[in-house]
Amino acid sequence: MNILTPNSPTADLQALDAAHHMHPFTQGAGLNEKGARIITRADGCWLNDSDGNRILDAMAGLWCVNVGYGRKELAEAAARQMQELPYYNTFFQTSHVPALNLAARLAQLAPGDLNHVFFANGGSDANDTNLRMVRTYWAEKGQPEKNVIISRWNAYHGSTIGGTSLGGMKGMHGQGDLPIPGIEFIEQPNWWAEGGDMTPEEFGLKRAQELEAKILEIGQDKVAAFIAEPIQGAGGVIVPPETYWPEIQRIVDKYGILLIADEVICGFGRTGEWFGSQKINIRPDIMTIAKGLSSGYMPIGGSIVSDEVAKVIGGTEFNHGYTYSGHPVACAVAMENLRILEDEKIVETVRDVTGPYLKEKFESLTAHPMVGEAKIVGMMGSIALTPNKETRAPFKADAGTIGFITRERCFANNLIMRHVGDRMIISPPLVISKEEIDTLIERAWLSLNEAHERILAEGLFE
Ligand code: PXG
Repeated sequence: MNILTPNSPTADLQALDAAHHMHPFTQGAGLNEKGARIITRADGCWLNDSDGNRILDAMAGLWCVNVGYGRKELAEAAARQMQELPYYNTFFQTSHVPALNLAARLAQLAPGDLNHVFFANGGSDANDTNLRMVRTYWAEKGQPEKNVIISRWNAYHGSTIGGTSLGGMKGMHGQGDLPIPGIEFIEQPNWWAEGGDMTPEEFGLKRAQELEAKILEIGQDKVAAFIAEPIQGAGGVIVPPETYWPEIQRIVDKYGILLIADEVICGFGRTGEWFGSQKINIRPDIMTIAKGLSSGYMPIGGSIVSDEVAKVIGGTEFNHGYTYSGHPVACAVAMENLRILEDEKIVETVRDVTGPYLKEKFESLTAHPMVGEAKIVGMMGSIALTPNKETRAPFKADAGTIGFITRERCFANNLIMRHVGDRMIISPPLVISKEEIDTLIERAWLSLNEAHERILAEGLFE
């Protein structure tokens, strides 16, 4: 077999990819005809593709490369660990140094009494752990019927059966007969799209109170937990109104429901705090982590759980775990990644310097005729595209048509800025510099202008 290299011709790489490689969340036939963009190398915030383009990655891969690409320390941490102990498991009464160190470090970083870590390979399987853990928790406390988990429409919690079921993506539920029983949904706090005539504050309160109504409808004695992302990521970077989270915290406290904060995107500095929960001031019982934990250099995720949850779960044999739970190489890389985040004051820089700078520039995009609102917290932001800023009307074209056109212009201008429906989203590496932020905004303007021209020409600006 002919093994290709990053220097092989693009057409060869694309042909082999099309022949054998199935892509996530992709219509394979369409992609294979067009050919995938082949990324070959990366450093800092920049990607190289097989055609020699330099692309500004304003998505940090998939919201994960927090310390940027090309950090030799992380490669060295992996190489060291591979030579010392490439693998051992943490089942059957054994442990190893990288896992116990990382768990202790996470307990130190996490807020409140979140002092115990159960490792997974990513966010989806960590949420599967959470699903089984909260149900086991209540069963151990003598309330096995307290097993319903409430989530939100348009939430993303992963792609496994548990993750898909917990998530509120209808297009995902439609494939594979999901969600599994025992998951209920409330609406999301997306004021721009769904707030009607209400002020954001009124709307935030109303959407939070849907949780209370749902608990009363199902019965307090049947609800195990509420799961939510502090700020929805894959759903389009939906920043909830200020009134939303305090009300959610009041409700979960009042009814004794466990709160699972899915920090897979928000964690490890993305919001300008170590965890999104700290940014929005909530006290979760469990946090899901992944992505920024290793800056994407190794697959690793997990659940950080409270003293109380750990105590109850520790009272039984929790029959759950993955071959690679606490993989030593992934743990060693995560540990080094946390060291970099801390020693280089990356979280503080996002909070105090580059975050505020990006916010100012990003919000200036609302001067564009097609941009309704710009919302950004730390290094995760979105803009809403609209034909009418006053009424916040959606475009008449199918949802996502305009977003897709805009994203294509971004790609053509060597900027990775994605679309979710007709919202454009960014989540750059946390190490992005002010100069790179300027480049990001320039390319976003250019792409918006080109998309706008095309949309006008095609009569779609309505
Ligand atoms: N929870 C949240 C909040 C996520 O964003 C997961 C769980 C699942 O993590 P893993 O590691 O199993 O993928 C995620 C992942 C997108 C996109 O298109 C977002 C994610 C994954 C893939 C694509 O925005 N988020």
